[in-house]
Amino acid sequence: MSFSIGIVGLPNVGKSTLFKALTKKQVDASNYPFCTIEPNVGVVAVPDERLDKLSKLNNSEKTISTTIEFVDIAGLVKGASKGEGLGNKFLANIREVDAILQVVRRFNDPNVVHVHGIVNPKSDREVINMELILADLETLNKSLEKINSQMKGPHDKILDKQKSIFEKIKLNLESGKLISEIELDTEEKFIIKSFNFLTLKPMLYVYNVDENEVNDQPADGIAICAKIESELVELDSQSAKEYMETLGMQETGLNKLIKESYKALNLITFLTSGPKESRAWTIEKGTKAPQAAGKIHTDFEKGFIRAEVINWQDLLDCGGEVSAKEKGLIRLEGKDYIFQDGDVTVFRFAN
Ligand SMILES: Nc1nc2c(ncn2[C@@H]2O[C@H](COP(=O)(O)OP(=O)(O)OP(=O)(O)O)[C@@H](O)[C@H]2O)c(=O)[nH]1
Ligand SMILES: [Mg+2]
Repeated sequence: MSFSIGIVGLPNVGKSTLFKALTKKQVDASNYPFCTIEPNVGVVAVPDERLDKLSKLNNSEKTISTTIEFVDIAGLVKGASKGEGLGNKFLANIREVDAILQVVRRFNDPNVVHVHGIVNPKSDREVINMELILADLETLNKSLEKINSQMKGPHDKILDKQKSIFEKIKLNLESGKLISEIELDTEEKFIIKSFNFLTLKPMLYVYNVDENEVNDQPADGIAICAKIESELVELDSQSAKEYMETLGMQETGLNKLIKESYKALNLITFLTSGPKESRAWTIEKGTKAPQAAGKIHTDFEKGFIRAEVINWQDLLDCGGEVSAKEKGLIRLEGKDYIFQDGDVTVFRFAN
């Protein structure tokens, strides 16, 4: 299963344009607000040069990238949490994703209408965040009501704990904070996990900028020109390269976006490679060996014995598994081993 990222923002800021470029899917990205209503879903291969190199090394028949799912969601407006502009439905779409990519308009183009009549990234971001906060407050208030009524009778101690956490979160939300910005301990995080709060999801700001600002490095996100990205994907690789050179771009905005999404989501990649196939797998940072094995097959997790692990660069430098083994570079790791980004592995398991 892929991790999913929801593309969220005001109407007409370039969400679908970005989604189209990312997924190479034909969706409507027309110049009017609320062009998108039903969410568009697309799966994107995560580009990874390590995978390509391993595949070449082992002469693999197949090369399989790991993927991220992107969901292009309808534009949110002020009042969405109260149902404005079909708001509640859109918020429900956001609830289903693992992380949020918030597109904020910075490009100036008199031909593209801005729903507030003026380009103002800071206030646009606040409008969106406020709607997410209000949606969370609604969820929270409903749960608090329930807790309060349950507390009238004999009840479990966990309820007192829940109440105090919810009240703490409520105060913070009311002061305009996102839940992800509140300091919470492990127990608190555990208790609120199942509520699927919108502002607890990792969020990455993507500023949709003018052509001449495409190499900008905003402190709190990344800059992309969706218009350029949509042009780049139409070109063959040589022309794309030349076009990027004229703009001074080191890499495509889409690559940058996928990499940063990965970081924001706290994800890493491990790899498997042999003559049959080379493949990249996505796991969360901190995943232990048996659970990483479980990504490949549940049997691998159940019967996990050990993993043979080597860093991808070491394997490449050795020129292959045989020589890496001779040099003693392939480690045997047990069930407590925490997988690292770029590990290449073979799992040993019992049936
Ligand atoms: N100048 C310029 N125009 C852009 C850029 N990105 C998108 N647009 C234009 O903005 C308009 C809206 O783009 P969409 O991608 O449909 O916007 P959206 O955010 O999906 O809009 P909704 O689905 O209505 O919420 C289209 O006419 C795009 O061509 C950009 O980087 N520069
Ligand atoms: Mg759209």
